[in-house]
This record gives sequence, structure tokens and C-alpha cells, in this order.
Amino acid sequence: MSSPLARLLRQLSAGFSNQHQAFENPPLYAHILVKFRPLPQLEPGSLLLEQSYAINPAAPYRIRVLRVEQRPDALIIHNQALHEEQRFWGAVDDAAKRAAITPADLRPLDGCAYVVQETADGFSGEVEPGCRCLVERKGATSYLVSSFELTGRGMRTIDRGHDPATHEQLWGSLAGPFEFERTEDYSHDLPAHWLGL
Ligand code: CYC
Repeated sequence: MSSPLARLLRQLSAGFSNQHQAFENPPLYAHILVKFRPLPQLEPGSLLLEQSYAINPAAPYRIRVLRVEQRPDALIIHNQALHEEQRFWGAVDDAAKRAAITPADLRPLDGCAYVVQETADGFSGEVEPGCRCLVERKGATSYLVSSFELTGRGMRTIDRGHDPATHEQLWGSLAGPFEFERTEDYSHDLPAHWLGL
């Protein structure tokens, strides 16, 4: 029997693509690649995240270091940005660049952790309560409302931004979630001791 933490790390350590959704609904959904890959030199549970448009994977639009942690009451995914992040673009497919990431490169994104629950066939998560994950978009500050569902086959995500004063939705999907299929497996990069083995 593996722990919930080990199962979450194995399901997340993967590459995902919404190619089918994008090809079926071209104006509504861009074709996006999402990859999560273990960073064994960092604290246990640390995963590099790159999100990119499939037309230009060399220039990801979001690169982060996540850290999955088991708390007594829930699983948490912490979210960290990288200083001078362009240095690390493409690290998800480049072992030497990944190995060069150190704790000093990381900047915590307060309020932007996910609280994660186990489901029948995977996990679901949403941004921690408090509306504290503030993001700039087209000159306006908004707070992030985001959730995901993860299974062994894929991942669904929905991101929206709301006005801190009026709570009106300012940006984000009107058409519904992004639907990603799992296309690569990076769970072999997970150190055994992260999995309690
Ligand atoms: C922002 N999307 C964010 C933020 C998070 C996520 C945490 C705010 C903090 C940050 O920049 O890191 C989402 N991060 C995630 C998810 C996971 C994660 C789901 C998996 C556990 O680690 N985002 C998309 C779509 C598009 C989108 C392509 C649909 C609307 O993936 C938009 N997300 C989007 C925008 C922002 C955002 C516009 C605001 C900031 C920005 O422009 O990057």
C-alpha cells in the first residue's frame, strides 16, 4: 500500500497535453503542454512545472517549482516562482538545467498553494481559502480561483481571475475546463525516499 502523498507524486510526475480538446474546439482552447518533473536535489516533493503553448515549448508561459507536502489534515501543493526564470526555460526536458536549480532560486507565491483531497480515482485540488493569490493581468490586479482534477489518465484545470473589491470575474475560461491527457511519465525520476520506500 502506498501513501496518498506517494500516489499524488506519481500521478503528477508526468507530461499532459490537451491536443484533442484544442483540435476539436480551435477558437476556444489553445493547445497547451503541461509538464511536472521531480527535482531530487530540492526538498522532498519538489517538482518543476512548465506550462507552454504547443507552438512554442521553448518559451513556457509559466515555470514554477511546486512542493507537495502531507499535512495532518490535507495534502498541500506549495507554489514557488524562480528568480530570473528565463535561465531555466526548457529545464523540464534538460537534466543539467534541472540539476542547476537551487533553493536560492525560489520565491514563494504566498496564498497560491493548492489544498488537495483524494477522490475515487485520483485527486482534486483548489487554491487555498482567503483570495490571497494575487495576479496581474492586463494592468489589473485579480485574485486567482483555480481548481484541478487529476486521475491516472489525465488532468482537468480551470483558472479564473476575480476583482478583489467586487468579486466580478475579470478573466479565465468561459467555456469550461482545460482537458489534458497524460502523454509522458516522469515518475521514474522520483527518489524512493520521497515515496516512503
Ligand atoms: C495564473 N494559474 C495561475 C496561477 C496558478 C495557476 C497557481 C497563479 C499563480 C502562479 O502564477 O503560479 C494554475 N498552477 C496552476 C495549476 C496547477 C499549478 C492548475 C496544477 C497544480 O501548479 N491558465 C491556464 C490556461 C489559461 C490560464 C492556459 C486559462 C484561462 O493554464 C490562465 N492562469 C491563467 C492566467 C493567470 C493564471 C491568465 C494569471 C497570471 C498570468 O497571466 O500568468
